[in-house]
Amino acid sequence: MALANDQRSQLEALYAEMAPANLTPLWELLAGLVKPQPNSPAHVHRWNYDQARDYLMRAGDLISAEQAERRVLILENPGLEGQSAIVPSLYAGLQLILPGEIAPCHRHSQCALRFVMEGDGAFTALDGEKAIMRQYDLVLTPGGQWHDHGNTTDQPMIWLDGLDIPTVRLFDAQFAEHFDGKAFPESAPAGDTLARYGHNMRPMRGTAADRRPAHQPLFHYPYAQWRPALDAMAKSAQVDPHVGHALEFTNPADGGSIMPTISAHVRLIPAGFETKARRSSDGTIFVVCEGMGTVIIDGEEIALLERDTFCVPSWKEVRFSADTDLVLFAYSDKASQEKLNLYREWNA
Ligand code: 1HN
Repeated sequence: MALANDQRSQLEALYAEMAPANLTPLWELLAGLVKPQPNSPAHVHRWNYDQARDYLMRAGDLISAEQAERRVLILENPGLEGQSAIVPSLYAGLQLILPGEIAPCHRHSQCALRFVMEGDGAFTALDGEKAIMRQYDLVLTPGGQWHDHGNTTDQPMIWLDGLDIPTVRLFDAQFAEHFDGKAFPESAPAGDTLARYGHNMRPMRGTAADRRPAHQPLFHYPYAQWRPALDAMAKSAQVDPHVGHALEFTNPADGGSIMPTISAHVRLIPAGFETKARRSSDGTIFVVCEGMGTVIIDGEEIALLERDTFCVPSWKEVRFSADTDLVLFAYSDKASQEKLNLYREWNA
């Protein structure tokens, strides 16, 4: 709106006068606060695994996991400097545990997922039950549950941490505690919960099953289960033009997202296939598990190599092109957005 010169100068004088009272005029800011569509401050970005791994291993020579509490390199979005965020609502980091190391037990409000990039046989323990981790396994440490990690193998173990840190920070609702002792006492044999809840079944009666929270029992989604499922789907299903063959991880307690604030899925884009353009309002982090190809995000072309991580902020237009069968893991804030009735997609 056009303002007369003297009107403008009188308004500016008024703003200056009210500023010390912490009052500010909405009409100067409204267009920036309520936009016709998402315009994320986050950038599209890709992190090369080998480069990040080199820095992580060098950090491993200088500080122990126990000293660091968690030895992690944060994947910080270049558009969100200083916020420890990969997209505005989510965090990502690469964590290293060397042979013989432990990362001490703690719990916090934030929900976390671990997606294994490298190594075989280290563990995450949740309330004292170990999940033995293998490459491309998904392991959850939901908010409020005690967790520690350890590596009793002879190889380094590296995984991607995905947390809802910025979401929890937005609500100013975080709590955290250190466990009194390094590891939580063992509460069940490794794999106990996976056996009970990881096969489309659940315990018919209580007893030991009551150890896990009823709303969030399962915390291990092994590659050995999800990869064959994706292959079987690719053999029999018509490929979806926008996402390829995609399977979402679910919480068996309610069929919903893996955790209250984070959704996750895997997809297979067959060799030679090009997906049609798609936008979604969730900020998404992808990991390349297998294969080679290209992703074009709002016109920016990124070559995809195994174990690279890249982020797609809200409402960017995405197209994949697979040179070989391309297998991707992804997590996003879709779970939060759906609860708040915010989630939207556009499919060309
Ligand atoms: C955390 O608890 C872990 O348990 C990793 O491995 C990264 C980043 C911020 C806050 C808590 C872990 C984390 C974290």
